[in-house]
Amino acid sequence: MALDLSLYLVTDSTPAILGSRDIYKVVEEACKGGVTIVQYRDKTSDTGALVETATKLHDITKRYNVPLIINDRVDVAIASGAEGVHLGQDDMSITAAKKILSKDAIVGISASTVEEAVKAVEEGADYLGIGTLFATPTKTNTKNIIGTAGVKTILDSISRLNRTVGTVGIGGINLSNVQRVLYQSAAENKALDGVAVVSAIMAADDPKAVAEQFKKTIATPPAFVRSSPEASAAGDVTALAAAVPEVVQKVVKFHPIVHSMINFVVANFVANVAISAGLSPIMSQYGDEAKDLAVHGGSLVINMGTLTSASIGEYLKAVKAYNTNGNPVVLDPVGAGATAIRRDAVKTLMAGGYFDLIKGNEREIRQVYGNTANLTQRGVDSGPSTLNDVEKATLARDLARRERNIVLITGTIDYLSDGQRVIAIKNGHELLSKATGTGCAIGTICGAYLAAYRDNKFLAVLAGLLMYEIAAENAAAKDTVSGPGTFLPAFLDEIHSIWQKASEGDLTWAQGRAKI
Ligand code: 3NM
Ligand code: MG
Repeated sequence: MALDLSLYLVTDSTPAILGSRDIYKVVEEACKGGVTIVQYRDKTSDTGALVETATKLHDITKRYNVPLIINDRVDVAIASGAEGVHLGQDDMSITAAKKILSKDAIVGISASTVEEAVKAVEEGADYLGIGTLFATPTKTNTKNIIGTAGVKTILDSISRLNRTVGTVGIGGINLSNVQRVLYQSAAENKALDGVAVVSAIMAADDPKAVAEQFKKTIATPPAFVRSSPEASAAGDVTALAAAVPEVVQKVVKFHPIVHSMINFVVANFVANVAISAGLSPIMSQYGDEAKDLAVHGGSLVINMGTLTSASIGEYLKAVKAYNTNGNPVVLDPVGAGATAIRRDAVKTLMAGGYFDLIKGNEREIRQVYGNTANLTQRGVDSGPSTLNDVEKATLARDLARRERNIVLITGTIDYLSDGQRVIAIKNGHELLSKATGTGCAIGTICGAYLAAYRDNKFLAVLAGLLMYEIAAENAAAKDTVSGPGTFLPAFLDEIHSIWQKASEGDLTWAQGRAKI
């Protein structure tokens, strides 16, 4: 029978996780709930006790037709009649283990780098435990926290090898992130076969119910995919530009709520932009409020411009609420590279949720991607360019491909990508860079457009951006405008004027205006 790795339970006997529960009972309940494979992992017991526990666990797993794997110890696997072993990088080699074990024994191994994974596959591993995905209290001595991006890179490399191998992700996986893990870690030609969990099931009050929920959750794509099917890469730029006015009209009709966890410097201006554009803004920093707000079909914008020690926890609560509902979330990593705290914050946010759109200037997006050689960021302003046009376009595409989302790099030329295609947008006006908040408002506008126009995320962001930048061009062209001070009110007027036209069904405002 083929190895079913879809829900892989790894046991833990420590007081912090197992507590006063009975390991046999927990494993039996988990089997009833549908785990497909069990690993007995016990780093402290003596050999005699290991064999005794493993033998008893095997009596249970056999009854459910679930293979039992023993962590580290080939001798314990043989003595207990278990179906296989799971080796760490410091344990006996795969080749050595295979010499001792019966020929149909399952041999799995942990891998956290491409080199380890490729080597293991070449040595004939049956499956790889790939991690550590997310920092987890269950195992604090992990070598590498690799995130979904790291898993994807490993899957991509082993998909090129001429050998089939099973794969499970491990580390910090739970019911609320499992769908995103499976979705975002998938490489072009290889996705994870399953997930391995310890605490999510071993520490659960009702392991059977949790295992059942895992089975259901794993079988369903995440809500952010269900509510917004990925549009095909088809559609040339002329067709996209032509579709913009209708998208704007739809958004105006929908009057979406946009919940911005935005920095205090620009909150007032951004709220005014949103109102002028016919949106319904709410500026709330309180993560627990998101649950109630997320049900209205609006979007969330995380703008970390005035980060505090309390912000991250609030952001994560809000992101979770919106992700669960499948409502769009935008990340604006303001000043992402400016301080160690912001660099960490970006990592924590990326590990903690799905962002339908990541929007930032070139340096911020480089920081998010991890392309940080010679990257400096002094403050939150964008600074001179560090990349040429092709490099910027490539960066947008690579990040969008890695995260399976939309990426917008703003600047004199904006680069928008969905991981397949990249378009460069030359609209806008220099005066936009002379006042604060004009960049942040793009996050809020595009968030609202994503909420109101779900057919095509790429087009939604393009429409929001073009509406905004054409309004800026209109404002700058007025004879009353002589600098940033006179520009800002005129800009709000022009955004409002486009709103008015769109709500009256006038689609001509954008004709011939897109510079893409
Ligand atoms: N191995 P939880 S992480 C046992 O990265 C183990 O190889 C890891 O526990 C690895 O599901 C891990 O409770 C612990 O986060 C995973
Ligand atoms: Mg080990």
